[in-house]
Amino acid sequence: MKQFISKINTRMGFFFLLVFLFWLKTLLAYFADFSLGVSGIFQWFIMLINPLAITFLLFGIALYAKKAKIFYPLILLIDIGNTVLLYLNVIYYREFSDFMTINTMLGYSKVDQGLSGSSLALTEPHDLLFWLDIVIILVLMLMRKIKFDQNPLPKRLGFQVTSLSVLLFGFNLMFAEIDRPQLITRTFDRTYIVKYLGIDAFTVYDGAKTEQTSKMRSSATKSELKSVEKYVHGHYAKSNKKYYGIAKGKNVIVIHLESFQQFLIDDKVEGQTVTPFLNKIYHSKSTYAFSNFFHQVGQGKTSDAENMLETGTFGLPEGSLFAQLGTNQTFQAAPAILNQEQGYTSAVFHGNVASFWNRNNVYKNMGYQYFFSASYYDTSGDKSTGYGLKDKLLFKDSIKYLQYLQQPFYAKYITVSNHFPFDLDKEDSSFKVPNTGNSSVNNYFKTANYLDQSVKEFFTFLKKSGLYDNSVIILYGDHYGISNSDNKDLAKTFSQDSSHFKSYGSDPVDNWTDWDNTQLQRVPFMIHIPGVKNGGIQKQYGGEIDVLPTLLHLLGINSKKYMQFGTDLFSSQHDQVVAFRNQNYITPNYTSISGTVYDNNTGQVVTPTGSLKKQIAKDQKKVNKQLGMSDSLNEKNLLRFYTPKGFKAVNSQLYNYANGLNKELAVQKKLGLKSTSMYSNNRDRSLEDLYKTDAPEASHSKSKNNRIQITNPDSNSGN
Ligand code: GP9
Ligand code: MN
Repeated sequence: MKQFISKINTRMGFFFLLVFLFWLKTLLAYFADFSLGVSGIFQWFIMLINPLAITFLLFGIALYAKKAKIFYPLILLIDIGNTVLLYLNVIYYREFSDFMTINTMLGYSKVDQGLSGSSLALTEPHDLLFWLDIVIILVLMLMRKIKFDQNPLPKRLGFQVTSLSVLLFGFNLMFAEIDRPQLITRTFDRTYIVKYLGIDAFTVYDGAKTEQTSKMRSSATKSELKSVEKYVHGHYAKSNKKYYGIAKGKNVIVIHLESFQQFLIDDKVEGQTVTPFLNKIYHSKSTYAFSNFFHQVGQGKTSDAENMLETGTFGLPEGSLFAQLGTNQTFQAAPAILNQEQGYTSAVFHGNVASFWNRNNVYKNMGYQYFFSASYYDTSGDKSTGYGLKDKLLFKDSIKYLQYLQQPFYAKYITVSNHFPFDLDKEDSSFKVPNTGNSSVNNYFKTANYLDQSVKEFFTFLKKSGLYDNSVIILYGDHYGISNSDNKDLAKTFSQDSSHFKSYGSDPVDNWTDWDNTQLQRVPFMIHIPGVKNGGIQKQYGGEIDVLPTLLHLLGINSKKYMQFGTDLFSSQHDQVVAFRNQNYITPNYTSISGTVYDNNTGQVVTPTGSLKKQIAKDQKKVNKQLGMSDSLNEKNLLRFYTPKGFKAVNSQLYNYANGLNKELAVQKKLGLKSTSMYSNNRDRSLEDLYKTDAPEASHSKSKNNRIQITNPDSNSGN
C-alpha cells in the first residue's frame, strides 16, 4: 500500500491512476448503461481497449506541463471534462437509446429534443461511481495524502505518450475495420462507432462531420437553389397519358428486396429455380417489370436506395446521407407528398433496430407517421439474423399493425434475410446451393430463395384479405448482393443456365471484365397493379432515381414542382442515361467505366471517334451535372429555401415512433364508422389468423438471447 501511495505521488503514477480509473468508469457505462450489442471474443477485446487510446492522448496533454501547479489542475480538468461527456451520454442514452451528437449538445438538432428536466430523473444509484474517484482524489489532495510532485517530467515523455496513443488508436481502428469493414465510411449506426472506437472518438468524428456540414450549409445561397431549380425543370419528363393516374387512390405497398440482383430472376442452379414466385410476378400481365433497371447506390447502400425512392435525389458522393445529414435535413419525400396530395397514411415495417442508418430521425423528417422497427416484434432466439427479424416473420408479425392503418396507405417493407454474408439457419431452407468455392456466393441463392418464399406468403395474405385488389405493389432490389470481387465465382454458376447468361459469353469466368460487373448491377423493379392487363417487360434503361416521378404520375400526382433528379420511366421524354454514384454510367448502347467505353452489343471496349466521341462526352457531362446538382441540393440542404406550391414543410417534432399500435387504435376509434382500416372493413375483426407461414420459428416461444440488440430511441415514451 505504501508503495502504491508513493507511486501515485509521482506525476506518472498519478497520470496512470487517472487513466486507469477513467477506463474503469467507461467500462461501467458500457456494461451497465449502453447496449452495444457486443458478440464474440474479438469484439469484446476491441470494446475493452477502445477507451484507452484517446484517454492516454487527452490525459497525456497534461504531461507537457512543466510546473506541478499546471499539471495537476490540468489533468483533473481533462478528467472531469471527459467524465462529464461520458456521463451526459449515459443519461442521454437512458432517454433516447442513442449517443449525443454535437448538434444535440448545441441544441441545433431538429429531431432530438436534447436532455430535458425529466432526464435527470433518469439517474441511477451506480451513477455515483462515475464521480466517486474524482471526489476521493480531491479529498486526498486536500488532506495532502496525494501531494504535488514538483519534479518536472522529461520533455520527450509527453510526446512519447502522445505517439503511443496515436499508435494505439491506429491499432484500434485496424481491429475495428477487420471486424466491421467500412465502419467509418459507412457509418450506419452510432452504436457501432462507440462499440468499436469509444465515446470520445465518436464525439470527435461527429464533430468533424458536423463542422464539414455546417461549413457547406452556412455558405449556401438562394442563387445555388436557382441553378438546381433550372436544372430540375429542364430535365423534367412529361408524364405519359396512358399511365397517368391508373393507380390513383390505391394503397402503395413497397417491398424492398434486400441485396436482390436482377440475374436471379428466371435463374436456375443445381436444377432448381431460385425465385419461382418473383419470376411469376415478373412475367405477370399485371406487372410492369423493368429488365434494364440499375441500382445507383453509393456507400450508403440501403439508405441510398431508400433516399432515391423516397426523395428522387441521389445519396452522397461519400458515406450515407441518412447517417451524416439525415437528422437535420429538409426532405420533400413520398410520405409527405402522398399525405398532403391525397391523404395517404404512411408506415415502415423493418426488423432491425430503429437507429440503423439513422432511420428513426430521417423518417420523421420525411413525414412517415409510423415506423414499426425491431422493438415491435419478438426478434429473440432464432427469429432473427444479424440484421434483424427474418423476412417470413416480418411479414407475418406486421399484420397486427398493418390492419389498423387507415387507407389509402403508403407502406414500405424492408426485408433483411438476403443480406451478406447470406447466413440462414438450417431449419429455414433445404435449397441445394451450388459449389463455387465461395460460401457467400453459394448461400446467396439460398437466402434469395427464402426471400422469394416469404414474399409469396405475403401475397397469399394480400389476396385472402382483399387488400391485393386495391393496392399497387412495388418490388425492387436495393443494390448488389455479390460484390465485384466475387463475381468471377458467381460466373462459375452461369454454365448451369447458359441461355440465361448468354450475354456474358461462352467462357465468362476467364474473360470477366468491368463491363460484365456493370451488367450485373441490374436490380428488379416491378410495379404490380392487380387488374391491369397491359403489363409486361419494359426495356427502357433506368434506375432507382427514376422511381419517385414514375410512381407519383401513376398515382395521378404531377411531380413537376418537386426537386427530383430522375424522370418518369413511362414518359416518352424519359432520360435513359443511367448515372452510377461514382460517375460511371450506362445507356442502351454504351457502358462507360472510368472513361473506358464498352459497346453493349458486344461487351467489347470501343475507342470513340467523331460523333460517338461527342455523344460519349455529352453523356458524361450530363451524368456529372445530374449528380452534381443533386449533391449541391443535399449537401447544402437547399430545400430549406424551397417550398413546392401547396406543400407544407414537414414538422418532425410531430412524429414519435413509440406506441404505434395505440396511436393507430386511437385514430381508428376517433374516425368510428369513417375508419378505412382493414380491421374496420372486416367488421372489427382481426385478420392476423388469415396469415399462413411455414416459418418454423413462428411456433418458437420467446427466448432470452437475441441476435440483435433491441433499442427504440422513442421507447422511453413507451412501446
Ligand atoms: C439494415 C438493413 C441493411 O437495417 O437495411 O442495410 P445495408 O447493409 O444493406 O445497407
Ligand atoms: Mn441493402
